[in-house]
Formats: sequence, C-alpha cells, structure tokens
Amino acid sequence: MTPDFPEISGSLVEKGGSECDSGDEPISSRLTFSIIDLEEDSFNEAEETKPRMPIHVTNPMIVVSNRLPFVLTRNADGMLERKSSAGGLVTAVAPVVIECAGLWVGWTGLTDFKTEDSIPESKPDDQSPTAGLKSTQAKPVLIHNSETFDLFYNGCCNATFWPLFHSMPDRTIFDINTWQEGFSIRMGFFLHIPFPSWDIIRIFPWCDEILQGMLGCDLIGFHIEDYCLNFLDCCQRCLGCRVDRTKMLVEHCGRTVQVKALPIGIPYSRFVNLASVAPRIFPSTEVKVILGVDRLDYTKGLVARLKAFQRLLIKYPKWMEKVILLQVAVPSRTDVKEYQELKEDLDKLVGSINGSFSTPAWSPIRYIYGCVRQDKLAAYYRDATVGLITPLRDGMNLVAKEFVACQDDTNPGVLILSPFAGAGGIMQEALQVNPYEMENVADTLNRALEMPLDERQLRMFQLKKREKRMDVDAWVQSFLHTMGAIFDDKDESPLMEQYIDKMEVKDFDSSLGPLVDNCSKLGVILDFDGTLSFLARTPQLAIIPPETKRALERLSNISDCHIAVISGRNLEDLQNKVGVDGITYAGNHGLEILHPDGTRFNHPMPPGYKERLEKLEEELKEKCTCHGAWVEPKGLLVAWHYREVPKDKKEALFLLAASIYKKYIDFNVFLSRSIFGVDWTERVQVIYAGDSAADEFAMEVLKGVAYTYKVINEDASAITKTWANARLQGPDAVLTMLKYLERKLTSRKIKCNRTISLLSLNRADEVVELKVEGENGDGEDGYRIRSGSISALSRKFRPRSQSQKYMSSASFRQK
Ligand code: GDG
Repeated sequence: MTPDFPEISGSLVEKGGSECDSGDEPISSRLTFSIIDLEEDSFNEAEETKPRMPIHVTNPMIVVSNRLPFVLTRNADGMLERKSSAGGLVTAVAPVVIECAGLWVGWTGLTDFKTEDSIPESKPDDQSPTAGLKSTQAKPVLIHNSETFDLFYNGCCNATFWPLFHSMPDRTIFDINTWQEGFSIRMGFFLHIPFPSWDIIRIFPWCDEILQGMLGCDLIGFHIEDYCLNFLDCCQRCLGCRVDRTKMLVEHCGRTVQVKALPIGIPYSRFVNLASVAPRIFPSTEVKVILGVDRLDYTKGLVARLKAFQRLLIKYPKWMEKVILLQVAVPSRTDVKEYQELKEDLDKLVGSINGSFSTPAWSPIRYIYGCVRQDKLAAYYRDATVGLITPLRDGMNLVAKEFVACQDDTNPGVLILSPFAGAGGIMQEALQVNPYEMENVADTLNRALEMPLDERQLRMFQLKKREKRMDVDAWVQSFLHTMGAIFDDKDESPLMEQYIDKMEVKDFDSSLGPLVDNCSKLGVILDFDGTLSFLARTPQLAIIPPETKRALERLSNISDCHIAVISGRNLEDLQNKVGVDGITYAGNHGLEILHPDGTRFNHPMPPGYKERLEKLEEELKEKCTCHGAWVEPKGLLVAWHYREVPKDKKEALFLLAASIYKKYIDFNVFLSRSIFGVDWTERVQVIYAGDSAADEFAMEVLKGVAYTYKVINEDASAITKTWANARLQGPDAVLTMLKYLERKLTSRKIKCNRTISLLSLNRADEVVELKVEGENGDGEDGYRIRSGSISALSRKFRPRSQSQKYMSSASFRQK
C-alpha cells in the first residue's frame, strides 16, 4: 500500500509520550494479547468470570495522536529504525489497534521524513507493545518544520494544556502564537488526561474555543465522572449551553453531544502472562521492595514521594536495611527545561537520601532513569511488597492497574494510591494517601509493609477482579458501543443516539425565577430577525410566528412587564413585521424609537455621518458583494448581508467588510444611558435576547446588569463567543421563554423591594456616561462571524447603538 500522507492541520489533545528504548534483552516466549480472545484467563476460581464478547467493529479503529506509538530514527547507514515509546496511550491502545487491524495516525518524530520513505517493520526481537503494528497500520503525518511542531506540541500541548488540565495554573503559559498554531478539533474524542474544574479552565483565554471545538464531536469520553461533570459545568458556565447532568448531555448549535465516563483499563491478561513467566528480579526476600514506576513528570509527585520515603526511614528506623525504594523514572519530554530541572532535582534528592542513610551493605533508593522492558517491569510489579503510586494529579494511572494484574495470589503486595489519580476513586481497596501529606504517606508505608497476608489477599482479590473485568477490551468495547460503531450479539441494531430533552417552560425556573420574583418591573428586549422570527433568505420573507405574536400580546397586557423589540430594520418595517400594540419599537438599532404612547425619538446624527455612510455603501458594494453577499442601504444605516457566503469564504470576506466599516465609522462616541423610573427605588430587571453581532455588543455592555440570551440559529455552527448568560436554541426556545415569563408574572406577588439589584443609583434622574474604549485603539479582535449581517452600527457605532437599546428600555418608565 502506498500511503498518502496527510499534512498536519490540527490534532487532538493528547498527553505526551516518553522516550523508551525497545528493550535490553530478548525473551524467548512471545506473548500476544487479543481483544477477541474467547478463552478465559486462568484466574482464581472463586472470581466472577467475565464472558469475553467478540468485538464487531463496523469501522476500523483509527487513532490520531501527536506521534505514532513509536518514533523513527536514522541509523549510521541512514536506514530508518523504530524506537518504541512508553506511556499510557501506547500501552493501552496499541494492542487494540494491532488486533483490530486499525490505523494509527501521527508524526514520525523526524522532520526529514519524506513521502517516498517507508515505515520499517518491527525487528523480530521487539517485545514492545507496538511490535505487532505493521508498517501499513502507521500513517505518518509529515511535519517538516520543527518550529511548527515546537509551537504546537511543546508550546500549546506541554506548556499550556498539560499543566492547566492537571490544575496547576502556576505552571501554565498562555501564548497566542502557540494557541493559534492549530486547534480546530472536530472528531470523536477521548481525553486521557484530567479535565479540570470551571474555575481552572476559565483561566485559559480561549477556553470557549476549545470547548466548542470539543463539542464538534458526537461523544466526548473522559476517564471518570468527575471530569465529565467538570466538562458539563464548563459548557454551561463558559458557553451558556444547556446541559443535562443526569444523562450527561450538552446542547450545542442544535445538536446533542454525549459526555461519558469511560475508565480506561489495561491489557490485563498480557500482564498476568508476563508476570507468570518472568524470572525473579530480586534475589533476596529479606529486603522488602517499595516500587514506583512513572514517566518523569511533575504531575507524578516524585519529589514528594522520595521525601515521604525519607520520612519513613526517620520515623520507623526498624526498616533500615530491610526495605528499598525502587523507582523507575522513564525519561519524558527531555527537551523541555522544566523536565530537565525536575530530573536534576531528583538526582540531587536521591543522592542526598542515599548519602544520609546508606550502609556498606545497603542503600535505600535504587533509581533507574530509563525505560525497562515490559516483561521485566511485570517482574518488578510481581515481586514488590508495595506499589507506591502517588501522583499529584493523574487522568487515570495505568501503573496501579498493571501492579495489581501482576500480583501473585499466594503472596500479594499492597497498593498505595493517591486519590488525585482517576484510578484512586475506582480502586477503593488500595490504601489511599494524600501525596502532599508526607507524614501520612510514611505511616501508610509502614502499615503496608506490616500488613498481614489475609488482609493483603482480601484487598488484592477485589482489585484484581475489577481490573480483569474493566480491562482495555472492555474500554474499547464500551467506547465503540456508545458511539454506535459496534453492536454485540444481543443488540438488534447499533446504539440509538441520545437527544437532550426539548426545552420546556419549567426549565427557565432556575435561571429566571429568582429574577422575576425579585423585581417590581420586568423589561424584555427582543431582537426580531432570528430571535422572534426564524431567519429567512431575504429580510422581506421573515414573519413572526402567530404563537409568538400572541404571547407578546398577552405579555404587553401585564402591567409590570414592558416589551421592546429592537432591530436593524427601519421603524415602520419593524412595526409592520411584529404588529403588536402596547410595546416599544426600536428601529435602526435604536436610532429611532416609538413608545407605546405614540411618542417618537430620533437620535441626532453626528456631523458628516450621512456622507460617510454613502462612501461606506459604495465601497462595500465594490468590494464585498461577491459569493452571495449583498449590501442594503437602510437610511440611517448600511447593512451588509453575508449569510449566503460559503463557509470557507466567510471569514475573509467578513474581515474585509469589517475593516471597511471601521474606515468610515470611526468617530468617538460616549454611551449615555438614562435609567428607568423617576422613583429610583423601583428597579427594572432587563432580559435581553438576540442572535446577531449587534446584539452581542449590547450584551457585552449589559453584562452584569441584565440577563441576556444568545439565540443560536442553524447557521451558527461556527465557534461563537458570546457575552450572554445563556444560549437559546432558535426562536422556538425564545417563545418558550416568553411563555415562562407570562406564567411567572401572572402568578407572582409583586415585591417592590428588589434584592437582586441591577444598578443602584443615587439620583432618580441620574444619567450614566460610559466611555467606550478608544475607537482607534481597541483593535478589531472582537470581530467574529456570528450572524448573517452586520450594519454600520455593529461595531464603531456600537456605543450609540447600545445606548439606543438602553434608551428603548428607558422608555419603559414612560409607559
Ligand atoms: C496518560 C495519562 C492515563 C512506565 N515506565 C515504563 C513503562 N511504563 C508504562 C507503564 C504504563 C505507562 O507507561 C504509564 O501510564 P500512566 O497511566 O501511569 O501515565 P501517562 O503516561 O501519564 O498516561 C494517564 C493514561 O494516559 C492512559 O489513559 O492513565 O493519567 O497521564 O503503561 O507500564 N513501560 C515500559 N518500561 C518502563 O520503564 N515498558
């Protein structure tokens, strides 16, 4: 097969691998792990046996990761050679890809790898987990520019996501250059590392983009439920998405995205088999071995672990010459300074502890900085008295599981595990320690070293049983099954997709209920196109749904509710389209306002505005009326419509149009807001809903003083940054919200003493002047494609437009 080589264009978040040589000595018996193995492993007869179902993969499994599961190097003759990698992803997933004849896509590790180069097959003595991966199963991604890779992998992945997702913001670097190097994630997704809580993720300046990128997938898998709930929380709080925490669903752009805890397992029987044949490593049984195995990474808590071991020797001197700590630290990310420094710290600490405690016949720490072959590793696991696994933060931690799989039932060891690893919450029979609390670790080590055989057996029996049942086969099966990609013999058909329940009136109770309860007047400001009416191909075709019109009519009759409809349309057009009496109409984005009592307000135009508008219209027509975009003069405004522009052309054209708007509408303005009511003790709660770029500017100003909704229409599939409190899925959901307000307002007892205050003013007639950032200095970063049209008021006239939107709410007091 001649592979066609994909160019790098983006990737998914993946933990880094470690550098590991393919082994130091060959073993004769070759063991193969099979995911369709129907035979039972030999296991304690009392154990629950798990029927191993064959996996019918309807689509081949394709893994896309930063690198291939091995890296390539050139030998002295220039021939390519494989060098295996160690790490959770490789150990867990490579055997599955091999067995299901899948494909692994990733970088080779070489910038000079060419299209005509071939991936070499593994050597006959290769015992690494990737030995059986044929060259045709590895699809190289070409990266010729090491700087690109450096920005993306060392920059974005290792300097930003790795520490941030492990809740270590002090180590996190935010760099726009590394971020822009390429994150546009649109694929099925499993995150191998933790997903942090909302208060951590929101530190990341582009968190809304990464969340929405992830939401491009149908299924998002995490190791444990805590990470799922963190993710749901972030979607709700950062993006304003509707979520269902019970069914673990997120609504995004009219789609339902499923979130699921899928705890990864290990190739259990492979480790059982390795441990059953590997020769004994430690000749003496006199000295007990405490074992640590980790990639050399600050998240793994190695420094604290060594110090806790030192504490054991000080506090319990009876273990002098009776115990050793064997720590395997696999080199990882060796080109990153922080990892180099960590290695130096560890080297010093090991030297210092050994220097302080060693005797002629014994030194307390055996420190292996390197990669041990897997069969040897299995022997280490089997022969150790204690497995000491104390990460400060870890997605799952496979070492804990491998340790368990390798234990001898007749004389098992004890697992000590940190609760900050995903495995910590699952492997409950392990002794739990807080890695930050050295005294506690030392005491627990003492307890583990002294633990009687029956307790060790009891704990290990349960631990083994679970790991056997929840092995990597089960993980893959569960992932694919949830995706609907496989079905087992009992299933009639692949799994049905899950949908989030349609929004109901009662769903607004938690967000709007307290606001309505605590205000004396309610102001509801609604955009027209795309908010009250469904988007139409041309503005003339838009109509208000009859049910929405009736809801507005009923609301307009409730004395303490004031409705305003605002639009870029001119006043008369807007009034005709809505056709409801007793409400305020704000046309031309609020430049013209018609109050329910018939009084009219026209905003004075700044000098030269008309001439600029003409020039703007001319240039827009000349440069921006291609690919279905068109210009509409609207008297006081010029609107540019771009909804029909194909996706790939949209952004460039939008930016061009935005720059033309900026050229002509560049005067400084101040935002004047006159606030509701002569009697200042009466407060008005404003609810605002809109879908367009102009609405977004209003929502930015209203942040904190009104409850705002971003209305998402079917064309809003692009990543949307919003200032709104929450999202509503189209005009249907807006109608449901209006029905809620009607129900709530008609049943409430009016309270004049508002506890949730929007604004506290000292004088009834106070006018608040907000200076808007310098028109020339605030840049155009805020421009994003959000809606189908922008107008002269969208940005540069933003303050005035917002002012007018406020003015429209100001009119409520006059009603
Ligand atoms: C990420 C997440 C998550 C270690 N030393 C040697 C060696 N290893 C193998 C172990 C184990 C793997 O590396 C380490 O897996 P972990 O799960 O402990 O950690 P990460 O590499 O950080 O993995 C983690 C995992 O992805 C899976 O989703 O659990 O939370 O960070 O398999 O055996 N293998 C060999 N020699 C060594 O010296 N052969």
